[in-house]
Amino acid sequence: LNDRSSKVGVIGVPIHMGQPRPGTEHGPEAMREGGLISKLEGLGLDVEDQGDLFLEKHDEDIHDHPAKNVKNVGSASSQIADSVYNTIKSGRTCLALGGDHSMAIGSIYGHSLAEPDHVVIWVDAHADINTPLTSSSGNMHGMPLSFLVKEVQPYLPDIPHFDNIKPCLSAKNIAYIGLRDVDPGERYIIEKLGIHSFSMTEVDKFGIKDCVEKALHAVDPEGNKPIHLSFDIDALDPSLAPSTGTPVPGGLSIREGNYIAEELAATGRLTCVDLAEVNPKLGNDRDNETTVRSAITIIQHCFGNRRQGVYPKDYKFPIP
Ligand code: EXY
Ligand code: MN
Ligand code: MN
Ligand code: MN
Repeated sequence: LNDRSSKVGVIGVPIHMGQPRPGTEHGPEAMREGGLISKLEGLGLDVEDQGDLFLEKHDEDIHDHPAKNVKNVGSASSQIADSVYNTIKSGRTCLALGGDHSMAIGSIYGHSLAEPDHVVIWVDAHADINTPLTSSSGNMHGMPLSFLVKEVQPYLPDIPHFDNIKPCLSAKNIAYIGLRDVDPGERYIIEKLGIHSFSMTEVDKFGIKDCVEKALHAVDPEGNKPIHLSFDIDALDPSLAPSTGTPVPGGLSIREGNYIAEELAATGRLTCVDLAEVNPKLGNDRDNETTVRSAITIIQHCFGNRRQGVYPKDYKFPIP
């Protein structure tokens, strides 16, 4: 663990207006109640929990836009970007707890202000790169990357309330892992822009080791760029993460999820982690416990836990 990755700044991002199912605003508190902070401190990390952002509430003033809740999501994105930027500039690795995946608009933009050449590993059942014109739902949690990727901008309609968010990613600096529910417009964009994509087909065909290796090499061939991991809990199989809004069968195992996290942590360049789409209002208590446990396990492996076992830097082996 280099110095940055031994210091974590945790930001709760209680956003739900990127999708229609209430409850993702309770994701951060559910992960805290699951013991997340003490588990991270147990890894010997210096953890600063900044609490939940207070996301301003607005009356939506645009009602004919193909994207829903643009004013609230736009306003939240600016707040998230500021908070992520400040956390990273303070020398901490940022852990942003969602909240629906529209959170990534602000977290990736804020990260890019602090580290302009960072790359993105997007772990998700979905590509989340619909433009407002290709989206069939209008839900903004399915659009975050289209707001951020420079090469997609010519295909976007005007989007009010997003003046503070600038496209900050090149298509070549993004790699997907876990895709299995991709819309036609998204597939077209992925192919047209040559975005690196390791769907569940590639995971099955090559195995997770090759997919992670190829994804990292594709986005960061010299192995020297800061990494943004945007992890949507629905990348995992629904048996592991039932309390989420858009579950898709045939997902990553917890072993594969942990492996991705361990390998990104091992680079020492993991600078910002989103954990999105935990919705504790969707499942029963057992579902919620399962989902929160999976989320916390993934996060622990992003921040230094390893299945082979670990001990803190200052560990003193007891001798008589
Ligand atoms: N592609 C579909 C849409 O755009 O509405 C479903 C998106 C689900 C998004 C979740 C966060 O990953
Ligand atoms: Mn502390
Ligand atoms: Mn998803
Ligand atoms: Mn997503």
